[in-house]
Amino acid sequence: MFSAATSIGKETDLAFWVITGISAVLFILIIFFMLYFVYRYHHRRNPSASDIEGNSTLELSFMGISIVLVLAMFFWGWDGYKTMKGAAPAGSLEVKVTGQMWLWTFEYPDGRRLNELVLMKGAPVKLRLFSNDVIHSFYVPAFRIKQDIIPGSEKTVWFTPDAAGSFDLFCAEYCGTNHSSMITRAIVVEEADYNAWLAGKKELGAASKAKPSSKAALGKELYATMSCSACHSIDGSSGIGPTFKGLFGKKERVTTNGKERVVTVDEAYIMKSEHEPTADVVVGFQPVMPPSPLTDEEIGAVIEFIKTLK
Ligand SMILES: [Cu+2]
Repeated sequence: MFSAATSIGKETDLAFWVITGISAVLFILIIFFMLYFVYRYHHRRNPSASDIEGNSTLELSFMGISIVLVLAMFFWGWDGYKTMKGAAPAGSLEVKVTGQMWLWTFEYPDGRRLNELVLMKGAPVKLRLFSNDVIHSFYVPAFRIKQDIIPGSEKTVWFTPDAAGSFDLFCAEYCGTNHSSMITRAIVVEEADYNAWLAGKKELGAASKAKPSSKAALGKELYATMSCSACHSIDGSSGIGPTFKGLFGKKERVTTNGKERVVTVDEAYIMKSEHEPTADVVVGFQPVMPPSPLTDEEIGAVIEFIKTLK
């Protein structure tokens, strides 16, 4: 908590401590003089009040000291800000980050997509941030990095993680019912581990669990990690979306292009609902589901999982 896990974070910390330090000294001085004057000018010690005339030396030095203090706070803030908002070093790892209700997706240059951010210690990284729906905010307190993400525009941040470990990564902008579940981890590892991970020789983070034994097991894992659970229960209770329990094979009343009709929930229907969630909306629910970031193969696994929920 007290030491930042990025180089930029160290500059943020420095600015924070400079400002806190100046404030602390001023606080002590002000309280000291306040108590002293209460004592010194108590009516018993100072029965008749007298006017105080101006004192140019005192006034000018007050102004001078204040200007120096305020400029010092500005300087350390600006110095860190300049680095933070400057261009990322050439050759930085670029990761595309997508926020959507209520899930983070990280896409690497080689095409892999994860729900946790895996980074190499000491290697600068540039994040390109996008939102699929509403305003989210990418926040990793240990990195001292927080950036709002606005739908329809690209935001970028860069930093160099310089401590290995696992750090909380969450959304810091209230974005709907399950905003609080929009939480994951940034995992920083040593270069050797990172390269082994890139080469597929080592599993990191959530993927470090044993490979799912079946398609249904993979589907179950995706259900949990891809935040399907935020809206779709598996115990029959109603949520933001229909429950998955007993869903497969069920006849469902849906609204298609403003007209109600009855469909049977089968592979094709679920596949279509993942790609175009607002095409056939089950009667009684709002068309709020974003298109799924899953591949067809992964959706297939989720369908296998739904089939097991009798
Ligand atoms: Cu959010």
